[in-house]
Amino acid sequence: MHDNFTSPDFYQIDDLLSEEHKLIRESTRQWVSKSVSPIIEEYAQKAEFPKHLIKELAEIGAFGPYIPEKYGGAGLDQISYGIMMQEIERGDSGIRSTASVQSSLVMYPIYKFGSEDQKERFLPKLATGEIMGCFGLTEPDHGSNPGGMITNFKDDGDHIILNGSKMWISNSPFADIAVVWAKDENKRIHGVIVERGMKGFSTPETHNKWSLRASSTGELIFDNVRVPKENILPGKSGLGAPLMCLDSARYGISWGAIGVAMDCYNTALNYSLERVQFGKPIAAKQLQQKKLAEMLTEITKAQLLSWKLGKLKNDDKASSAQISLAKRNNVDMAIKIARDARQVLGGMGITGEYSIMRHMMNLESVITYEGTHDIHLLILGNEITGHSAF
Ligand code: TGC
Ligand code: FAD
Repeated sequence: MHDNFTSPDFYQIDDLLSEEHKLIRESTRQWVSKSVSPIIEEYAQKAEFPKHLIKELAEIGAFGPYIPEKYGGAGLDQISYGIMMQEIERGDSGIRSTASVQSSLVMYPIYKFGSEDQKERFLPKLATGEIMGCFGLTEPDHGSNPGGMITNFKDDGDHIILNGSKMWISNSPFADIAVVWAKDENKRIHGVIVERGMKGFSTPETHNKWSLRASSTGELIFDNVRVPKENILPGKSGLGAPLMCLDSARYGISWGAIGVAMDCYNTALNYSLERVQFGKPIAAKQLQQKKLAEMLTEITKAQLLSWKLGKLKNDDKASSAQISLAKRNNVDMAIKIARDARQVLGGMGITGEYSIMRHMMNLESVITYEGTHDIHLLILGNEITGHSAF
């Protein structure tokens, strides 16, 4: 697959970035060009997660970039995290998913709600990729409404007995640990670290996906699993705890979507300059210029949105509704750009010679997971009016 990527910066947004941000972007971009672009199409076609990238993702600091160095993270700011997600998703949403889940949905809850012992036990190994994690919130009958979950546990002395199931779980088929959200006997939600090998715990893979094919997705099944009480996250209970993790991942996705959009725009622009029809490059035709101009406009708006959100997050001032607005807008922007860019390439757009069709299919998951497009609209509606319409 071709990779002659250059990113658009129409409003000189680079001026808003520090030298460290630019270095992180450059090194992550080079890694994607060297290690992801050459192999990703093949793995997507055979519906396999390229597991050998785990070690390299850890080496570039993609696991827990904003987790303190004390626990193996890189201690970077939120804009650095966003830039990494942008660059990795430029390669493939599934690879970014692995970095998002490990960082925001596994390391973050252990860092934020875990005991000192849990932090020391798990975080350094998660940062190096020695162990991988997954996040179990969604259930077969409770997707957009996780508060209705039925996965539950009962007290059993120094253990709990966990029952239930989770569905659509990124990385579950190979994860060493799962941060699972389950209700206690008082119907209060808690985070529990379930470890591979515990009796009654299985993680069957979900097959036949047309989207995120280079990412491994599966179930989590708990059949009377005895989990030591020391594996319960003590710092926070209630639905607010997993929703805080989602805020962090959704923020990263707002940047990731820009990476995909930039890749599609760049591919469409280069193709339109080279492809000649009716005696001229198609780039000289007004209809194609309209598509390119609108793509650049939307990318520029999204870049400013995520940068400002990153500043708010750095100051711990970003609200959930602000994060919903950015996730919703930027993923929608990227999916529309992918569809338009595919048209610019004509028939070639449907082939694996170019990244666009794979991006477009991946985005069908990205617009659904971490809160659907509709759910984020309802979160905004609630914020604006004070009326919940869920
Ligand atoms: P609601 O009554 O509004 O809230 C329940 C409690 O939570 C608090 N809260 C939050 N706390 C922290 N951060 C947030 N963002 C919060 N939003 C709400 C709230 O204050 C309340 O606290 P308390 O103390 O009063 O109990 O809850 P609800 O049941 O009405 O649901 C709200 C809704 C619909 C917004 C929420 O359930 C939702 O976001 N649904 C979407 C589900 C979702 O996004 N699932 C994602 C699963 S993980 C995933 O997709 C990973 S893909 C990863 C990858 O591969 O990249
Ligand atoms: P539903 O909730 O059944 O929604 C179906 C439709 O109804 C949607 O269009 C939705 O917007 C709409 N809808 C729902 N409620 C309302 C309402 N109140 N008003 C109007 N419309 C409404 N989950 C995890 O926990 N961990 C993971 O790692 C994970 N990874 C995933 C990876 C992939 C590839 C995919 C596809 C999903 C993943 N998910 C994961 C699950 C994901 O978060 C859910 O699919 C998502 O939250 C939506 O839930 P659902 O699929 O059950 O759809």
